[in-house]
Amino acid sequence: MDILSIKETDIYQIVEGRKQRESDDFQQVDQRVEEIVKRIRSEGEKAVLQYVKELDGVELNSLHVTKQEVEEAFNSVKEELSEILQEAKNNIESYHQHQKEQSWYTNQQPGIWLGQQVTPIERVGVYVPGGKAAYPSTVLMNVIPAKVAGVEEIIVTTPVGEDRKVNPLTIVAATIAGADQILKVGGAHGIATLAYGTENFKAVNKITGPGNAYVARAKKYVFGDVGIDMIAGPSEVCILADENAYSEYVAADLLAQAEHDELASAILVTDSHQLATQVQKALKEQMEGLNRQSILQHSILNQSAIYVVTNMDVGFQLVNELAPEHLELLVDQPFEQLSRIKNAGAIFLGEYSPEPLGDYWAGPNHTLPTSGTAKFSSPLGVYDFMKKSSVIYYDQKALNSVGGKIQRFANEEGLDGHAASIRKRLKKMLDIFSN
Ligand code: HSO
Ligand code: ZN
Repeated sequence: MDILSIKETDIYQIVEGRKQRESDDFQQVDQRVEEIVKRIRSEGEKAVLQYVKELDGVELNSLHVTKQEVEEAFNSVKEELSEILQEAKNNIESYHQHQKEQSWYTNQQPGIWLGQQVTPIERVGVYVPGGKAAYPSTVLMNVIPAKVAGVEEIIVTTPVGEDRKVNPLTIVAATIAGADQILKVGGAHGIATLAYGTENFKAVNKITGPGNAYVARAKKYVFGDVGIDMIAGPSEVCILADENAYSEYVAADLLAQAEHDELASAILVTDSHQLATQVQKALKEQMEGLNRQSILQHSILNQSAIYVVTNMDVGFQLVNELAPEHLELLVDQPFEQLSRIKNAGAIFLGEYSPEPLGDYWAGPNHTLPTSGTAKFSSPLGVYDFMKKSSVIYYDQKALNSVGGKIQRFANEEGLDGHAASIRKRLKKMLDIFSN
């Protein structure tokens, strides 16, 4: 991995350069997605079953995972592992409890109540990829916040394998997290099923969860008819480290993120030349011992970098401009430096808080804003599964005192019906008072 020296005036170019990394052409995918979604929307379950047959090579009678299949899944997974999932679930749940927002009401003037009622979204669909990217941790990270929000029905959907089964770990994680139903439909057809429903399945209101290009484009396509979470880009880690950081840890954490995907990126920002060269060496050594060689080669060589900054001020500026998904702050007194971080999905403080701790265990969500979107968005949370309604109450006297001004306002907009709605009430009051 290259070591590049960076001064303040280089930041703009670095960040722009990174934004223009590999991006796919989605034209063909979009065409296919549109065809699949439209057909499922008009033909329902028959079309879904046909797509499962055509694209997954399986003839299903029902889209649903049965109770018996759930039992089989639990039997096939080692108890030790389901206990670990259960413990992670407890941590994730208790963290997310803090995010629950309350409804509020205020009565600042006599006769006037204003407020905001918070209600959970009723039905949520969680997409879980199949194959190698079927991460039970991601199932927990999507289902649990929905559950904490009070979503009535959470439906997980995931591709069916050639053996007509779905990944047992997905079933176990979904059940532990509290999902109500599991469907055996992956890909764009899975997203269309969630978004528009069938004769036997009621459509959801929002879809979350990661997936391949077909899933991501299908989510974009159905957005508007249902809500969606973010469309996640390749995963990233940025480590901001001073001269005291331990190069072995830094290298290990860069590799841990790089192994996700060929397009994943791992960046070290440091003011120490010595650390930079030590990390470069450690990366080479550690990489040899890892399994996902071809992914690592690609992401470490093409997507990653070591930036040596003139001082830590420039380091903080660069990090804030990159707005990384994950930031590790490996500096002395990290708590004192924390408020200098303006943009990052998740911030890991000190050398004993490596990023995988957050992926699996600590409790915060691992679904985070990528590709610089941490400048304006937040981790997936309970708030993504809740919505708000404004609440307005005026009594007779309160309306009377402002009715004239509202009529004036409405007339100015040329909306005499609006003015009349107010006037009728004022007139009624006049009638009452004059009697
Ligand atoms: N680091 C990934 C999440 C993950 N890691 C799942 C392991 N399993 C994106 O935040
Ligand atoms: Zn990870």
